[in-house]
Amino acid sequence: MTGSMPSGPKVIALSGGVGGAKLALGLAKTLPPGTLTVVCNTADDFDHLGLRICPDLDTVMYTLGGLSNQRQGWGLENESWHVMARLQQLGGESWFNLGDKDIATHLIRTELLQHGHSLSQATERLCQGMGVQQRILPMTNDRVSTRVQTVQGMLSFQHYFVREQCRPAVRGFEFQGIDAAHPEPDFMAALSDGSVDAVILCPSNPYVSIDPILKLPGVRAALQQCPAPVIAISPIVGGQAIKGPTAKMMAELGISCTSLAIAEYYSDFVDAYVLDEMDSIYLPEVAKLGLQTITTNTVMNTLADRIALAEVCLALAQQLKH
Ligand code: FO1
Repeated sequence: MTGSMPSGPKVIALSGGVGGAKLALGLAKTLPPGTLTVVCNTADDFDHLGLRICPDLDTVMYTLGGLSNQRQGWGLENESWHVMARLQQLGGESWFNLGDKDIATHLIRTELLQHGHSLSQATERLCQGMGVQQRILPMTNDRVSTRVQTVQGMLSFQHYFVREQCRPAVRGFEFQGIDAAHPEPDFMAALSDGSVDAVILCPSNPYVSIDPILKLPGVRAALQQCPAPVIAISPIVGGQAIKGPTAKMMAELGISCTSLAIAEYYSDFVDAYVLDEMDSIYLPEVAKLGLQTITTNTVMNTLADRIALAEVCLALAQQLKH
């Protein structure tokens, strides 16, 4: 399908971690090397045991490098856990699982940052080391931290997500530092670049993965004015989240858990919306929002599913560009 596109369409994908990385891999397998840029949420990032951990950048890097633990979704395949075992024996913090090989990523990143490199530069260096042929950018080089308002009080994101396993009911989110943060300059430039062929919002969690990107100063407005078609893929299928706690969060926030609710949330800047075949009932209402719509299989269990969804999105982008 991509063969009919001009060689090397330029595509920007906005992604969180595990769910977004699946479509990013489908896009990477479909597009020629060097044409895909994945912009990752960094509001999940935190400092832990003296290391800067960037979970969504890590997940996308490992996935595109063919190194990820596919069963878990995060971390590296064939990992060993000697450092964690020792930490536990010594009474150190062991609720966040850092594999021995994974630790090397965080050590290199932390050192580069301490020596004045930006997170974009550190990510580029790590991608080179992992043989990743696509560009992976943090949404910003500034610090932004998600804080989760829960019924048990305020929690930092990883405490909520990993330590508490998303159990406390959520009441809202705060993205500390967002108002002073600058969107990554190449990301911002791409949004007004007439040669970009598509901006694709991966089916990541809209509230904690995509929202931090959208809430960076100027990003939502730039997406509204973006010359390239902006396409979002619903992360909700048949009232359930494809991956992670999106459905649980929506229920707790009092939002009806449908792909339509997410289309409404994105409708001021998205040109087209991809729904799962199971949700075709919502097509007329999504169309009423002024969005082009298409249904396809959006559940990405296999690599073939990821590539098929990427091809549908790219064909849609090509159609919208003309
Ligand atoms: N997710 C977990 O559910 N448990 C973990 O112990 C865990 C460790 C971890 C280490 C490095 C890394 O880059 C990611 C890690 N993740 C872990 C994934 C991650 O924290 C979440 O999936 C994201 O923050 C949500 O997008």
